[in-house]
Amino acid sequence: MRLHGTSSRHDSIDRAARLAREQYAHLGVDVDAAISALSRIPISLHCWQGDDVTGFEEQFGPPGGGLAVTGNHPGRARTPEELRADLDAALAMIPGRHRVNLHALYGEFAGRRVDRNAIGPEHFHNWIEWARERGLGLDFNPTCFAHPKAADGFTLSHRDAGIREFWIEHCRRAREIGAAFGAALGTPCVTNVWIPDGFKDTPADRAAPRERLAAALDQVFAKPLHPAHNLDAVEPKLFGIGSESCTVGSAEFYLGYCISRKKLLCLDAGHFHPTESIADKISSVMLYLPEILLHVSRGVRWDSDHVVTFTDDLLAIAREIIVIGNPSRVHIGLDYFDASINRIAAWTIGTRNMLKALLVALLEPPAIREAEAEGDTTTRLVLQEEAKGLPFAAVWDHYCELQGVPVGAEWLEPIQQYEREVTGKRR
Ligand code: RNT
Ligand code: ZN
Repeated sequence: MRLHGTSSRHDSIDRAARLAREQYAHLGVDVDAAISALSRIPISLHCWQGDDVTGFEEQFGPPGGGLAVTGNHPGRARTPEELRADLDAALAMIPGRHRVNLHALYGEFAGRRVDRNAIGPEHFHNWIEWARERGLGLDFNPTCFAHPKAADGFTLSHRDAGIREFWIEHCRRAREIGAAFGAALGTPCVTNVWIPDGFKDTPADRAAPRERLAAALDQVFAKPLHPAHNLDAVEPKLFGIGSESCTVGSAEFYLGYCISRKKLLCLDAGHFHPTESIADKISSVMLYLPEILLHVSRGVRWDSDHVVTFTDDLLAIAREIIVIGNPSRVHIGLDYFDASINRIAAWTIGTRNMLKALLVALLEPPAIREAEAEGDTTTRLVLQEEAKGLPFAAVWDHYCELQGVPVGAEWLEPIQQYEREVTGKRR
């Protein structure tokens, strides 16, 4: 594409990046170090954005468990092949090397009814091969919802020992699948346990289900797995649809569990009071936990799982990941499901925003922290405000070019073409 007749798109990106590099250098920021650091941070793309959390089991209905997907944009992936092709289409628009996060219900069961307590790595063989060919890591989640044995909203903390045992077995198997991913791909799989368990109305006994949950989790995690293959995470939640009054796996429950059992805590941006930000929690929990998992999401008034946009919240989360000094301690996953827009665009928007926010954090002028260290909070505020106007977008465009992915909104056209030719034809 020609701009102003003389300079090509590439030349103008290059020029803008050069000016940005000078401007940042003047502030003591090394742009090349920032983009090289960014290229080493993987984001785990949640496969469930591609098919509205439906999965490939033969038997069960909509997700349930308080999860609600809204929208009717055409083109949902209906088969593993379609979902992988759609993920390929998104990944081609995202700079860097990333990961894909699967749920147990995305196994390939060849038309057979394989219940959750019978799944194994063999049902994920095609996913492993697909990931291996592309150099992707895989992460995993047991699916403790969308199942008759979760119909009353309780799983691992159920008052019925038989139902608890069913979900314990499912979660044990999920860890084994995670370990198989990690061993096959040479990068540890983070296997994250989220359960919907909670009370619609005021419980008479909050302690007993929590005691049952702790005991069930101890059984799930009883077998040690090599941390090079599998890392266990657990995900608290404040409330869900149908569990408004009390969730068994609350923030305090899991924080205590993680510290005492050495597990990864998963902080989902939508799982707290609407005015709370997970950004502020990162430095606190990481005093006590070597590694954590994030589910980066965007709540709109509630845990609505909207596409991640370039908000102050997101920038604050990204900043905390970078400020701790070793971003590999934070496993970054996305978690949202929007069925009202092109699903591949939804992945691309959210992932590119996460990366762009990390870039902004990596480009932060050191003088901001220096001012604070000197107790000069006026200067800190001035510099924080000035930093908002620095030319990070020029660096981002340059990074996209370096990584061989479209610049700016240019990624939309190929995805629209894919929609015309592929997803839009699905019925
Ligand atoms: C639910 C949790 C959980 C799910 C996914 C599908 O509130 O956020 O992480 O969104 O496991
Ligand atoms: Zn989540």
